[in-house]
Amino acid sequence: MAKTPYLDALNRDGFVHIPSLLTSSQLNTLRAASAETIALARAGKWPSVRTLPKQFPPWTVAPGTNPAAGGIWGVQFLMHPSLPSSPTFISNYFSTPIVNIVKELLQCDDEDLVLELFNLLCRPDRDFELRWHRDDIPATATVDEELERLSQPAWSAQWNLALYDDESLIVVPGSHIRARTAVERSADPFEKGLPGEIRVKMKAGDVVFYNNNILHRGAYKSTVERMTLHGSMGHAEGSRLRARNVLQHGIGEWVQDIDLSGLGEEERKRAEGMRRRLVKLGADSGDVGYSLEG
Ligand SMILES: O=C(O)CCC(=O)C(=O)O
Repeated sequence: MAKTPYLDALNRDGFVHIPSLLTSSQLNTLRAASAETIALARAGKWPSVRTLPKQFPPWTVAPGTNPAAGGIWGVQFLMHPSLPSSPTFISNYFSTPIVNIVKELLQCDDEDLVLELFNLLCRPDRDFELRWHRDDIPATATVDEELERLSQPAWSAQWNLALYDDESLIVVPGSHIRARTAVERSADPFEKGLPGEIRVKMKAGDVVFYNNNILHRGAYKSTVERMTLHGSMGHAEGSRLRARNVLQHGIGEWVQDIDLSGLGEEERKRAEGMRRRLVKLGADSGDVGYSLEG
């Protein structure tokens, strides 16, 4: 049997921290692409941003207004064909080191992978915090509902790839396989110091894969640089639940237009298959709604 050290850590803790995934040249290229993208977004020239102080999608703004006027904490749709730096992000998303980790975590082959999300989390214009949450289970869920959802396979791998040192993500290790305790349920949504919580401390170039239903939150400082690539890839067995998590972001409208021509032949073929499977998931799922509100 092949060893699965990353999967073992993910199953045990709900996250796995993998140091130094990027070379310094890749880091420089991705930093430059990210800086250009964030500048475009802050100038109001990119419509898809995470606006302050909203935590969950949709981040919609009135037509004709500057989406970044009230400040941002992220830029959406890094692979969108209209984004000038998208070739750099596409090349990183489909790169073999990332895909190999995903295949170990999902215990699958190229033919099972589904294209999902790729966004950029950035330094907010003012200090900002996310409340404790699980990405796809609302805080109102009962203990039984939580356990039922947490017992299902994840069908996706989600990661944060830090381009600068990043300590913004706070998690409760092990909370991905149990319901919230009475203390967690009654805690303030922004509680500092939940029992067992830890800050995930990443160095530039490190990646953390995490179960997106681990109990987690984010705390961001406007004075600390942040450029963290936030991606996910799915498994084709994923059901309607997964379709909601991905398509609630609106990616279905342009996924066909992602330009895969800059990839090497093997990566391009794999990427085309991943896209085909997302389109099929969308077609089979109909109206998907939103996972969380707020
Ligand atoms: O900023 C982060 O690393 C976490 C973001 C997050 O929790 C979310 O987008 O739901």
